[in-house]
Amino acid sequence: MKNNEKRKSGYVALIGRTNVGKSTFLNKVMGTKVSIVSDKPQTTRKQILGIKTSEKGQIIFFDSPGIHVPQYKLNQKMMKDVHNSLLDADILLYFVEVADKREDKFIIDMIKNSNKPAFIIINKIDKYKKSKALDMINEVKDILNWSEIVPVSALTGINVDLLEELIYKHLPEGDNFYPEEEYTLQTEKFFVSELIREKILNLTREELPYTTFAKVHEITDKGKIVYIRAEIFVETKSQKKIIVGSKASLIKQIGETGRKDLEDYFDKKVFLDLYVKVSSNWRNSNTILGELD
Ligand SMILES: Nc1nc2c(ncn2[C@@H]2O[C@H](COP(=O)(O)OP(=O)(O)OP(=O)(O)O)[C@@H](O)[C@H]2O)c(=O)[nH]1
Ligand SMILES: [Mg+2]
Repeated sequence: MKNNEKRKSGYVALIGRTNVGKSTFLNKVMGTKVSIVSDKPQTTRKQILGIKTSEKGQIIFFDSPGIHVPQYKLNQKMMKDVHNSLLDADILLYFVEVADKREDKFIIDMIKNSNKPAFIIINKIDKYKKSKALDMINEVKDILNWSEIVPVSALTGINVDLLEELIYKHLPEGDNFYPEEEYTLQTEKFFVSELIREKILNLTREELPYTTFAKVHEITDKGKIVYIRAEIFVETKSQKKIIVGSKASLIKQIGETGRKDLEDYFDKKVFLDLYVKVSSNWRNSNTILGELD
């Protein structure tokens, strides 16, 4: 930073449809996993913060659930989080995928009404020919008075540094909001439950990704090993049967893959004790949804 440049800081909301790569972007820009990712829609269920401090200042990213029509209390809560991100942000990053030309009138109106600087981020350029990305730029450039139009690949990192620079260009001057060693505000229990849910999302299909919920009850550092006890909630007995799998094969796989990630995270051996529980209609249960606060 040049001596005469003032520090900048502020909040940046990542918004857009489900599956466009918002969480992938957050992890890439942070350089570490903060938010889980999957190829299933509606992966992110609540606002997740990524706080990035550099010599230029501090950016607080809000990852948020993908925008969709809510059918359960869970989904209403998810949409409320999107709204809150929008209200609190200094800059909005609206993510779209190259070649996805569906109209997002609802989101566009929300962005317009916010009167905040908004960038349109055209993601997944690694997957498409350059001409397709250029077509997309032409397609979107007049929808709104965008502050910036940035084609990126959240997966491979193309233009991610450039996007960070452009964010700094538009951020207000100011000091850090959080201590610089802070990078996310989620509790360890919540992050661990998300890692377990990510494995479930990756290993299941159809309704299972939507109807599962993981809750961590205990994380105890026992010296050489970290002991973790968690429950996986499903909505019906038949879903429980699927999650457990024949001869408990699926739950073992969830446990195995989850344990590997957790051992990387804790940098220690982990014993992951998983239980499956049926809780009918949890997506409308205020008690369980309270876990997402
Ligand atoms: N090829 C390619 N795939 C990507 C890119 N970014 C994300 N993906 C993939 O797209 C899928 C969805 O990514 P997420 O980051 O979970 O998407 P999201 O927008 O956070 O989704 P929700 O949380 O459901 O709203 C995953 O399979 C990612 O690997 C990209 O730049 N290129
Ligand atoms: Mg996400």
